[in-house]
Parts: sequence; structure tokens; C-alpha cells
Amino acid sequence: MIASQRNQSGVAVITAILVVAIGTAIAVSLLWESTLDQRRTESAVLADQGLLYVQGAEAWAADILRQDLVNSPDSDSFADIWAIELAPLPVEGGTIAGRLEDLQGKFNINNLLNGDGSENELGVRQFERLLTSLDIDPAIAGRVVDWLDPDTEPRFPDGGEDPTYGAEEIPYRTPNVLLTSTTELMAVYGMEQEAYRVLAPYICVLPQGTTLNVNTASDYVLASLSDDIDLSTANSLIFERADAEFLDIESSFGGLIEDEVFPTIDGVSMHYLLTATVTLGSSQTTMRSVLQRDSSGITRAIFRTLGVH
Ligand SMILES: [Ca+2]
Ligand SMILES: [Ca+2]
Repeated sequence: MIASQRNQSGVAVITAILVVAIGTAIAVSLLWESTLDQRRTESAVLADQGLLYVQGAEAWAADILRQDLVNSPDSDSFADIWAIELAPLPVEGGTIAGRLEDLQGKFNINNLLNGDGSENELGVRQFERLLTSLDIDPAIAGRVVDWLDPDTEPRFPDGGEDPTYGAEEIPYRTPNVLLTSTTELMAVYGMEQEAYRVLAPYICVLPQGTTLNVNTASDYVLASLSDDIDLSTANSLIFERADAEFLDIESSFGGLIEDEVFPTIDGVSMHYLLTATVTLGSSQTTMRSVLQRDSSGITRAIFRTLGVH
């Protein structure tokens, strides 16, 4: 009788311990879940807020570009208001920073083709020169032509259509359309990651037929215009424009570039890259927008990438 009572109280104690343990586990789990929920909500709110701020930065950039067209309609250079980099501005709960960069001071990869999809020989020669001066295999230019052009006939001598990529460990095909991002070049046969890193600052992807803005082009890009412009000549040209614009492009480049190159260069730009970064608490939102400004000063975004950390 006494033994059985002892057994029963032993079971009661174990049951009580078990109930407390389960109760504690549930409580801890509930607390954990609710903390997670709170963090999730907080992150979502901050990301939404960040998105609104970067959209605001786009409107701000459009305003600057419109004002710049009033200030200096005939030239776009580093002396313009769009070229001024602003220190991060405080906003409620964080900071916002933005900068504009002239994309037409870089080589437009989509200019390797003419509007009808045929090869633009002038563009290919310029890209080959750019690659060579950066110590990258110039044969890549021909492979990029095949990568973009609508046909599936390998270009001669340098080219690469589907069979070139079908032999890879993970086979893939050529897209045969214009690029929307320079990063796509990393998939082109022979383009090493390190070579891409070296090339990236000098190239852009814009609609076909854009002119090169010589007021913002770097030495390597200016040197790509002609065999007669080496890096030291290019740097003399940059010294001549002196952080502003060439006073007379025709005379500065006369004798240096072939006649057929003149229609492909200019002193103005319609395309800018806005990089806007918003930091709110532990959340960071970065937006890159390719902005196109028309002749009336109206700006629209033609391409956007968004990153949230
Ligand atoms: Ca301007
Ligand atoms: Ca092709």
C-alpha cells in the first residue's frame, strides 16, 4: 500500500517536471517566433522605406539632369552639376547617397552591331584596340559579335556560335540578342573574371547607335578611337579639355581620327548611371538606374537593378 503510494507520487513528480519542461519549451519557442516575426516585419518595413528613398533619388537625379540641360545644353563634362558627388544626406532613420556617371564616356558594347544586325566594323576595331591596350585577348571582340548577332554562322577569324559553348562542361547557347548588362560578357568564351574586372570600367550597355562623349571619355577609351592615339596622346587630350569640355572637337581630333569616326563622337550625353544607396538601421538598399534624358530635358529610367541587404 505504502509502496504503491510512493510509486504514484513518483509518477506525479515526473509528470509535473514534464509539464513544466514542455511549458518552458513552448514559451521559449513562442518568444523566439515572435522575435523572428518582429525582425521580419522590421526588415520588410525598412526595405520598403529604402525603396521609397531610392525612388526619390531618381526624381532628384532627373531634376539635376533637367537643370544641367538648361545650364549647359551644348556640352556634358565633369564641370557640370550632374558630376558633383554629394556627401551622404541624413534622412529619418538613416542616410542616402547618390552619384551620377556619364555612360556615354564608355564604349557601348551594343555598338558592335549596326541597326540591321550586321557587324559594325568601326566599333569592332575600337573594341579590339581597347582590349589590346588593357592586355586582354582582342579575339574576344569577334566572339562578342557572334554572341550578339542574330545569325548562327561563326564569324571568321575570331568568333563563336553555339558549337563553341556546346563543348563546355556545362553547355549553353549564344543569346543572339543585344546585351542588357555588361556582366553578360563573363559568359563569352575566353573572358576570364580578372579580364572582365579590368575591362568593366571602360564599357557600357546602351541602345545602339549612341555617340561617344569625348568630354568624359577616359584615356583608354580615347585611345581606342584610332591607331594614332596612344595613351600619352590620349592624356594630352584629357589635359587639353582640363576637367571641362573641348572647345572645338573637330580641331582637337583633326588628324588623329579617320573622317568616318567623327560622326560617332560628340561632346554631349543622353545616358547616365545613377547609383543611389540608402542605409536605414541594419538595412542597405542600392539601386542602379540607367537614365535617358531626351532633348526636352525629360529623364526616364530605361534599366534598373536593385539590391537589398
Ligand atoms: Ca551639360
Ligand atoms: Ca550569333
